[in-house]
Amino acid sequence: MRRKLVAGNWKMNGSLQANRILLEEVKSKLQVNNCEVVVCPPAPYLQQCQAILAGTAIGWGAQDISMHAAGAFTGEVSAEMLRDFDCSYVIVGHSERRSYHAEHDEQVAKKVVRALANRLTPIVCVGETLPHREAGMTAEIVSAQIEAVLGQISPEQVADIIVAYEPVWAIGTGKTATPEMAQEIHALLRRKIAEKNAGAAASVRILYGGSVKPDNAEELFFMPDIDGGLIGGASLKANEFLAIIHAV
Ligand code: G2H
Repeated sequence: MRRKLVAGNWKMNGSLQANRILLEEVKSKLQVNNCEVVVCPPAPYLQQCQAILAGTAIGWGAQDISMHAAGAFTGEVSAEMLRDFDCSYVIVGHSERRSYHAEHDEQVAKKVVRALANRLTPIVCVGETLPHREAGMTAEIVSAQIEAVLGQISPEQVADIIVAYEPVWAIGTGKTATPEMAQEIHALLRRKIAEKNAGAAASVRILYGGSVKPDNAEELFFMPDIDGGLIGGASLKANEFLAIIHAV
């Protein structure tokens, strides 16, 4: 009942020329299946994505959003600005934002609220570090991260979020959680969502992220609570991104 979603997180990569080549190839070779496809470029390229992808089956979104509406916040991009470029999605609380920019749960929750108020679907990232996992704290950490967001939104709004479980130790490292390890945390996240809105829990999509590649996508997506992926490195190569989409 949940439509799978594969979202590319380009991180700080791309150029006008490289993006065009990548998007044109993805567009032309995308086979229709029951998978929703989204790309999240760096903010300066949102207009280019809008121009190339408008009217196609591929959506686009941003990698971050300000928790403020407008004003003296140098370097930040507001929800309203993202709407100007017809973004549908925004990644919030990615571990690289949490670790390199000291974003904490409270800020992440405010960004989610701001996104929802502006008809942007937040892709809320949660995940534990390697020391947390080795200390047996994974459930505690991801529960606290998702509860911080759930505590700031209404039960009705729960249906409007997407969650991405991204174990930090698996990001860009080539290490992937086994499908069983990921499934265990996805099921936990769904139980947490159910505590806030039991009905919505069945429909909220929970993506897996962290070194998803063409050769591991199918087994991950096969798990009952894994509803697709947030793809970093492999989303920059058209053939790999397409293979992951077509693994759904
Ligand atoms: C995790 C993921 C995308 P990668 O950050 O969000 O990146 O697939 O390169 O591990």
